[in-house]
Amino acid sequence: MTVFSLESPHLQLTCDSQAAAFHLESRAHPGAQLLGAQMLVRYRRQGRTHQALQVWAPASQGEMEVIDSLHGTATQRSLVIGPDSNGLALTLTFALPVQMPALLWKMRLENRGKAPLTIDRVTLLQTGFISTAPEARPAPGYRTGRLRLGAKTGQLGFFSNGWQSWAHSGSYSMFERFRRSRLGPFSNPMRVNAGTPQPGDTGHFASDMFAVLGDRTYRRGVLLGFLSQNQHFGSLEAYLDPFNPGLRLWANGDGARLDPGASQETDWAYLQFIHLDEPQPLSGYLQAVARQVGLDSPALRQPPPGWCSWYHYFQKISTEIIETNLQAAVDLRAELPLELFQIDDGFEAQVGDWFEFQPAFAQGVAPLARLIRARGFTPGLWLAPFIVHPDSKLARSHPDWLLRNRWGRPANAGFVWNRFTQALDLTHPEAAEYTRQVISTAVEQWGFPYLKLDFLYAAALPGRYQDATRTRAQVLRGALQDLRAAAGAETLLLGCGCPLGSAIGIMDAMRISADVSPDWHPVFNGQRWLFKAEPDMPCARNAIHNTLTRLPLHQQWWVNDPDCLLVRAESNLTLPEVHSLATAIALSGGLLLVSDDLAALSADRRRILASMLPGLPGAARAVDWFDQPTPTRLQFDLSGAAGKWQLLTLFNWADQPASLQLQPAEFQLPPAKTYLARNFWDGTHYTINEAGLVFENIPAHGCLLLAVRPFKHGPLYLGSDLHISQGLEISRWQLEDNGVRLGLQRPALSTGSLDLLLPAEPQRASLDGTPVAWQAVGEQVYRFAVSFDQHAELEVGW
Ligand code: 9PG
Repeated sequence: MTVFSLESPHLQLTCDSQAAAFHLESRAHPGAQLLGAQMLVRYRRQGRTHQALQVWAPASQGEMEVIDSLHGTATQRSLVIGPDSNGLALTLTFALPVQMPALLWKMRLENRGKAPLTIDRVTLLQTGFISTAPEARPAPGYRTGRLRLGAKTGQLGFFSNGWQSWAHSGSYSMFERFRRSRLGPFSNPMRVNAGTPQPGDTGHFASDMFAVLGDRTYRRGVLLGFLSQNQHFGSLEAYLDPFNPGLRLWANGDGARLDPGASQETDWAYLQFIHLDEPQPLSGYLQAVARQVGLDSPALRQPPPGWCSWYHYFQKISTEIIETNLQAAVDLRAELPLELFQIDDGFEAQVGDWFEFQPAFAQGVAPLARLIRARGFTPGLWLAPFIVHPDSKLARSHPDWLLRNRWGRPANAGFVWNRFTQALDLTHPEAAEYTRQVISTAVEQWGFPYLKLDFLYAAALPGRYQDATRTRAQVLRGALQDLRAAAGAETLLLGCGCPLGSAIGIMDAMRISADVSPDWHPVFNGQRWLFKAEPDMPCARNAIHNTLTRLPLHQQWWVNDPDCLLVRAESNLTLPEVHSLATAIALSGGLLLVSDDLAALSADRRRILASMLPGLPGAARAVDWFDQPTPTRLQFDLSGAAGKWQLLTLFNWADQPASLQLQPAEFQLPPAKTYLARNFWDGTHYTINEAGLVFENIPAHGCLLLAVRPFKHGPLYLGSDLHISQGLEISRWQLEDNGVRLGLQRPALSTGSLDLLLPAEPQRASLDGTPVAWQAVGEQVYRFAVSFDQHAELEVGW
């Protein structure tokens, strides 16, 4: 017996009470369908585990309504099932928005019985799973469901999103294994959502909040996730069996107690069939999430470029080190216009004891904030309000504020600062009040309008919360809202080590990667090979990886923080590795903070940083986001006074030099027979025809950053070494008889050269009236040397 169906221009939904399942059919993607998707609730009553929703009875359906939702007009219908013998009544609500090609659905749980229930897992979608996990075994007589992405099936892939900032995110093929840490209790409490499995078998993957299961051959996929993480952390699991892929989406109940008379509702679940090669395949979902949490994207504030103490000094900072770097920033300002000056970890007496300072900060940090401001910079400060060092006074004086595990011991917040750390229980009113005081003191008394708030996952560890009715997601969301309220609306907040979904609409900026470090691969206490495969330990490789896999989040949920740029020659990074780091950071469009000893940087290393100012307007897209473990191909479409052009990046992630092939057809370029390309990092020019071009001998971990323009007869601007965009430095382009006049714009003193394709050999060239030198660097390509402060006009005649 069919209970009901709902339709939109994009999808058709049928709820089938007999099968206790729903069916979904795509109208835009022929053959894309989901048949027999199940829902399940696993809960406990007086210690015994029960499963609800194996049958949809007794059921009563509501009327179909046309509603005005946050996502526009939608048709919506509900189904009330139960109560079952334990008094659990469930309301399933389905909505199909007219303008959005997605299904939205959620579940409300109400305890109409006499005994409290504890909710373990609310599965909103399960299809194809026949594994032996208890929640996966279909009850006898029930189908396992079937997912199809199109008429034919090729090689499947999966895009996994990590729980928090540092957690590995990226695509897998069906022949790979999920990348997980081997460090167990040292690392997992930090990076892994306690409710998300870490599968070890081939083709078996997990994800947090959202994921894409797709077909790499036929380029279709299904995007599945939640529109918010306000009520529960959402987890996903997939099994890439091409005959019947398994896919599961659930809300983690965390064993939160549902008292008699109380109810709980999941965040909205979201399902959309997508084309993998759309320019922005995730944007419909990402924007729906922003609407759902009330984020007004034009309100996004981009923190200015600046300096951070961590990746050169780590915890060994002092008042003097901060002052010395500040003075260097002042001295270099004419060429390096940094604006933000951020003090990281190392000033506090102990993590947890935020009102006491290290001897090297005898006067605290307020005088530094004043000094930074007096020098014309914005002062920033690092704080980690939810995590507690076991040696802190706080841990000793307020043991009742600490989150406890089931044995009554402080819950493990991961191995940091060479100790197993602990965490506050933010359902304890005094602990919550303490975190608010830390924030308001830093903003109001010490004078920091910019805070980097770190280790925020520590508010959402599994444990015995004082308020046992709240889920971990509710605790974290509430704690983050508290921090925002204490900081005030004006304060810029950068989240770090933060479960992503909980922070949308609260944080201005968000770290989306593991920490960078002065090493390409992870190192710990001099040990390399043991840690080489660790997916999210600090190192340049891991920072770059997530910077590239989380490009689409930028300016949809917040300003992405790809972590700091390190340009110093004294690190263990090769110059090609520094170029790759700079390229990834610049093309992310996100935060730009340098973390070196500023006074010690050589002029050529400073140039790398200077060329990245100002930041690019938005993020590049990774063309092979669904096809490579780490994306290798980026595209950034740009336009300005010098016309329209594309920045294309090719990375060599191999540990040896390699040849890289560029084929115009891989990218969405304006059609042309021939393209001209200039590599930013060495100024080499290339001509690329339809068949493509092979670039020989790209160094290990290095890249090409090409400005690509369709060939035409000159004059044509080809790029420069002044700005990484190779074109935004041009403010005016005026053709004259046998000549061209260019306006140059930079935020600072600039010296370098720019390249023009000209119809004839130049006869004269001058910068603001003073003759400049040129040389031929290719067929009809001439390089002009320029040096100016912020603005200049270059006049070239032939
Ligand atoms: C300060 C640092 C910096 C950095 C943050 C965060 O042990 N761990 O696995 C671990 C991971 C990240 C981490 C520190 C330790 O770095 O991301 O930018 O602020 O804290 O302590």
